[in-house]
This record gives sequence, C-alpha cells and structure tokens, in this order.
Amino acid sequence: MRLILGNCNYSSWSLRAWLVARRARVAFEEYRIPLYRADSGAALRAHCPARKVPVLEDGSLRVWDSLAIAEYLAERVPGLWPQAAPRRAAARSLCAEMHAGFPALRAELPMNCRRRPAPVEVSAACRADVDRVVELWDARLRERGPWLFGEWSIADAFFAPVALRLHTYAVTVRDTVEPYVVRQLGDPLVEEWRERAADEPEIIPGAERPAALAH
Ligand SMILES: N[C@@H](CCC(=O)N[C@@H](CS)C(=O)NCC(=O)O)C(=O)O
Repeated sequence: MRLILGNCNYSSWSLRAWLVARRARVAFEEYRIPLYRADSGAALRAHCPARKVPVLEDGSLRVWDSLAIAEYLAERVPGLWPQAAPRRAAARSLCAEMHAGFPALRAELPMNCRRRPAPVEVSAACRADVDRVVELWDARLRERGPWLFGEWSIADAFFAPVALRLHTYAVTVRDTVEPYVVRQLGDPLVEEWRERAADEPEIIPGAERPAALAH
C-alpha cells in the first residue's frame, strides 16, 4: 500500500489517515505532496482523484478521503472501531460530525504542529465549535477512558488534530477533558508526526496565525 499525504505540519486529514494506517500495522509506503506550492496542483491532479490528500493506494485501487481510508483499513484489520455495535455507531457518529462539521474551528485554528503555543483571537462560532468538541469528549470520557471509547479507535484519530490545535492555540478546556488532550499529545505516533512536522521546511502563510495581543 502507499499513502499519499500532505505536509505533516499542516495537513490534519493526512494525520488522521496516517494514524489509522499505523495503528492498523499494515505495511505502507508514504508519498508526500507539499501543499499550496506552485507545483502542488499538478501533483494532486496526478495522484488524488479529488485533488486532496490523503489517498490510499492498494495495488490499482485508490481510496480517497480520510473516512473512506479509515473504513477500508477497518475492513481489513479488526479492532479499529469499538467492538460493540452501539459504541461503534457512536464512534462513527463522532467521526462523521468531525468530518463534516466544525468549520469555524478548522478555519480559525488551522493545524500547525510546530507553532509555539499561544492564543489567537477567535470568533463566537469558533468558540461554539470548541465547546461542542469538549461536550462530545466529556460525555465519552465520563463513560469510559482513557481514549474516547476506552481502547484507542478511529474516533481518536479523527480528534487527534483537534487536540493538537487546542494545544497550539493554548485553548483551555475543562478539567475532565484536559487529560485526553495530554494523552493525545503523548501518543508516540502523534509525537513522531510532530517531529516530522518540525523538520519540514515549507511554510504555508495562510495557516500561520499571529498570537493575540495581550490585553
Ligand atoms: N474530506 C477530505 C478532506 C481532505 C482535505 O481537505 N485535504 C486537504 C489537506 S488537509 C488538501 O488536500 N488540500 C489541498 C488543496 O485543497 O489544494 C478528507 O477527509 O480526506
């Protein structure tokens, strides 16, 4: 298999697919397309049916979109979704909500792994998105931890970039979910991704947000 990824520093959808693939312990190569450069469009057209990363190639098959990749791997490797059907349905609901939602959070708090943590100004819509994420996490973690569904699952891959964003932008969250953010940041695979992000030379100006002025 080959996984086509964007920049480790900025590409949150790439991180999700990569985490699932690594947790699945399937053998795969990586092909990296640095995004938002003069040559990115040609590379995306050549490798990515939707002109977006990530894409998983398995022989002649191409699976595009992080959620489709997660499902493809979960069909091959047991244990990536919770075992019990009601919990699996809940995990899928969380992933679908992440995949389709939180537009203000995604726009205003872009993933930027190597940014020195500091707050930024955010809109009320962004705050509402963060509150909803925290509400989701809190409900799950009250039922069972330390991951959202007890054991690590695809749902945790989908929320790993959100935990990174909360850290990057020094967003304080309620005590019940703080340990989950710490757990995500301490995950060896997330650490590996962040180390790779730190070594990348590219800068995407649109994803670099200046720190808010102290009042
Ligand atoms: N729904 C897609 C979203 C993929 C996506 O937006 N990828 C971004 C990088 S994180 C991308 O390829 N952007 C390049 C571009 O828009 O030119 C998924 O879940 O895989």
